[in-house]
Amino acid sequence: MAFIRNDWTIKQVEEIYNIPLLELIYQAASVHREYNDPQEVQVCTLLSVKTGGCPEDCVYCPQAARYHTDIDVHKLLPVEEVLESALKAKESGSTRFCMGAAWREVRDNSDFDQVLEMVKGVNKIGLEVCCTLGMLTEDQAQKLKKAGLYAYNHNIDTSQEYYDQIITTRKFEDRLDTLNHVREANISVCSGGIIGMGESVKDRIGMLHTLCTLPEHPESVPVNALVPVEGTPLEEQEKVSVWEMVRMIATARILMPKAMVRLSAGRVRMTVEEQALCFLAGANSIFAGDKLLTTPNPEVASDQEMFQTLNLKPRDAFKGAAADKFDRQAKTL
Ligand code: SAM
Ligand code: DTB
Ligand code: SF4
Repeated sequence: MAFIRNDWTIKQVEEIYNIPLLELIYQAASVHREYNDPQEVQVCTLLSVKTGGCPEDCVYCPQAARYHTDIDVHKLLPVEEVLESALKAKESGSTRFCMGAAWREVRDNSDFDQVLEMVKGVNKIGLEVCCTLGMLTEDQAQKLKKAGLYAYNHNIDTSQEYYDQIITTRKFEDRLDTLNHVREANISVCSGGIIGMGESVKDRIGMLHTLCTLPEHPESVPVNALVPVEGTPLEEQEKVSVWEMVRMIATARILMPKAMVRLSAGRVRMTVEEQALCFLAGANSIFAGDKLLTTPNPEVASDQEMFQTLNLKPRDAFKGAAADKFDRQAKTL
C-alpha cells in the first residue's frame, strides 16, 4: 500500500513526473485502485454567481475587469435563481455544486450574507456545496462552515516561482493563508492549478510539490488546461497536449493517493479517448454542465454517453474517508 506522505522532496516529485509515460500511467492507476473505486467519478456543476468586473489581474482570466472580453457581466445572482440551478444540477446527476464569484476577496457585507443563504439552500437540497470566492479571513471561513459549506476551491494556479508572471495583485502566500483558514474551519479543501500558461515543467513540479506537502493534502485537486480567452493576455497560448494533462494527473494521483483529482477546464477540446486516458491515470472527478464559469464545457448528454461507454458511475454525495468530518454541519442543519 502506498503511504500518504506530506514530506515529498522536489527531487522525488520530479522523478515521478519524469517516469516514462506508460509506466507512469500504470503506477498511477495502481495507486488509484488501492485507494479509490476506479469506476467512480464525481460529477460537479459550476455556477458563476457573480461574473466579471474583478479587480485582480490573473492573466488567464476572462473575468478580470482590466481585460476586454466578451462575457456576460452580472452582479450577484438572487438566491432563488441559484437554488433553481442547483436543483437542476442535482436532477442531471451532479452531487457537488460549486458557486464562483469574481471577487478578489470576500467582504463582510450584504453580498456575503446572500452567499451564506445560497450555501444554506444548496446544502438543504442535499448537494455537497462548494464555493470559490477569492481570499477569506478565518472568521469568514467559520461563517461559511456554519452555513453548511462542504468544500472551498482556492487554486494555487502555478508554482511559487512563476506566480508573479501570472498574477501581480496578490501573492502566492496570500493563497496559502486562505487555504489555511479553510482547513482550520474544517471545510474540505479543493486546490489545484492550470497548465498551458507558458510555465516550465519545473513550475508544474513545483506546484504539485506545494500541494502534496501541505500539512494535509487537499481533498480535491483540480487540474485545469488553460482555456485561452480572447481579450486576455494568454489568448494566443497554444493548447497543451493531452500527454501533459495525463502526466500531471498521474503524478498528482501518486503524490496524493486519496484526493479527488479533477479533470477540470479544457475537456471541451478533448476526445472521449483522451479523457479515458486521464481517468485511467487517476482522474476521478469532472465538471459537468454545458458551461464552466464563463467558457463552454461538454454537453451533459455527451458526458452521460461517455460514462456509459467507459462504464463509469457517478459518485454519491458526502462519500469518502473524510466525509464524516466535513458533513457534520450538513447533518445538523
Ligand atoms: N475569484 C476567485 C479566485 O480567483 O479564487 C474564484 C473564481 S476563479 C475564476 C477560479 C479558478 O478558475 C482560478 O483560480 C483558475 O484556476 C480557474 N480559471 C480561471 N480562468 C481560467 C481559464 N481561462 N482557464 C483555466 N482555468 C481558469
Ligand atoms: C477550477 O479549478 N476550475 C473551475 C473551478 N475551479 C472554479 C473554473 C474553470 C474556469 C474556466 C474559465 C471559465 O469558464 O471562466
Ligand atoms: Fe478575479 Fe478569480 Fe479571475 Fe483572478 S481568477 S481575475 S481573482 S475572478
